[in-house]
Amino acid sequence: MSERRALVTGISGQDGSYLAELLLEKGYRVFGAVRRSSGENLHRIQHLLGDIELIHADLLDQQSLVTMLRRARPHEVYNLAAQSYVPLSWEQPMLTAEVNAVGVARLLEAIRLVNPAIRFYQASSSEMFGQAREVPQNEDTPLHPRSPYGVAKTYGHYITVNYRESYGLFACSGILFNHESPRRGKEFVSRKITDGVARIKLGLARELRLGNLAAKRDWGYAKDYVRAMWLMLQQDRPSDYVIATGEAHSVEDFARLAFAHVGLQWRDFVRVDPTLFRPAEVDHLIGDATKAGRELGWQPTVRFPELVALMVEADLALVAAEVRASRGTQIRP
Ligand code: NAP
Ligand code: G4F
Repeated sequence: MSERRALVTGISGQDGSYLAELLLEKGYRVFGAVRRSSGENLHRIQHLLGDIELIHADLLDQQSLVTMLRRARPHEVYNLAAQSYVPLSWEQPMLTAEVNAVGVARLLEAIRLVNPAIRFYQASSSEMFGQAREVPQNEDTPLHPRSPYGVAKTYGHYITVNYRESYGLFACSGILFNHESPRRGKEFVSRKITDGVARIKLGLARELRLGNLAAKRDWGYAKDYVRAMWLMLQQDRPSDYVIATGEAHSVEDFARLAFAHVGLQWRDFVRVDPTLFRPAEVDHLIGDATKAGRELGWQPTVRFPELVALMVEADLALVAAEVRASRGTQIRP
């Protein structure tokens, strides 16, 4: 069979790293777009560097996207790059729009000009449902985003649909609900909690400051979710899919389970910090992935308690290794 080539933007992020692993397992030649940084930022894909090919490109720079496509000549493009942290989108709404909204149009336009046969995946978000009009949310639920991030992602979603309808591109939008892993950034609440639990358990911290404990999310496992991205691009026809577990839990539930996993009571350590509340909150997200189950054969394999446990275990191991490394440093002459 002839070589299959895939290009992943955002390959240095949580999802990019798992998707790159999946594509390599499936025999793809994998290209990753990275933006230039003054420091090393490839820790999540360090183990893959001999197997993937990195190209410098930025969603803010149209020409870099055209050059990237000409070099990689991909059959499939997965656009995972984004300013993905919701609170920052109130501090930098213009940057968030440039990357998460206009950046998608730049990439679609580059695909249309370089090779319109490329299959395209857009990383859309349940944050677009925002103040959700129905429970659970599916592909037909009206959108009411509540953050500059959600608004920008809504543009990214509709420009993807529009390029499919206008130019016949094979363009899919995956409306993914929150998905987590040991590779999640520590600013997101799941990893902030599991890292905090590990530090408290190992005596490195005494408390964990959190914002809104009542917010509910439909949390799944990132490895399951990147499989759904790949499945979308293997279908006969492009479409949009909600990817979710169909279960919602509160931030408080997450903290309770994570502390309980190491034999501690969350109430003894969690402090609510009002400065961490958002100008507008998304109170309750829960997804209905029936269409993905029916058309893609996709199902989540990891449920909430297992997800919390695997993240706590991973952070305990990481923090313990940090402690050992710092003791080693101290006794060196
Ligand atoms: P992440 O870990 O924050 O990764 C984001 C990636 O985007 C990083 O590789 C980052 O590069 C890159 N990036 C940021 N700005 C860029 C730019 N201007 N040009 C090129 N690359 C840029 O995010 P994630 O959790 O893997 O999420 C992947 C995608 O899915 C994002 O689009 C996110 O918005 C969306 N999404 C995520 C979830 C979730 O629960 N994880 C749910 C729904 C949708 P650096 O390493 O250089 O910063
Ligand atoms: O973990 P979060 O920051 O994720 P959020 O805002 O739901 O966004 C994530 O999921 C989206 C999909 O719906 C993605 F599109 C997006 O890129 C990102 O991956 O916050 C989850 C909830 C919020 O309601 C927040 O108010 O947790 C609440 N929370 C409570 N205390 C906190 C904290 N969030 C953070 N980050 N830090 C806290 O201390």
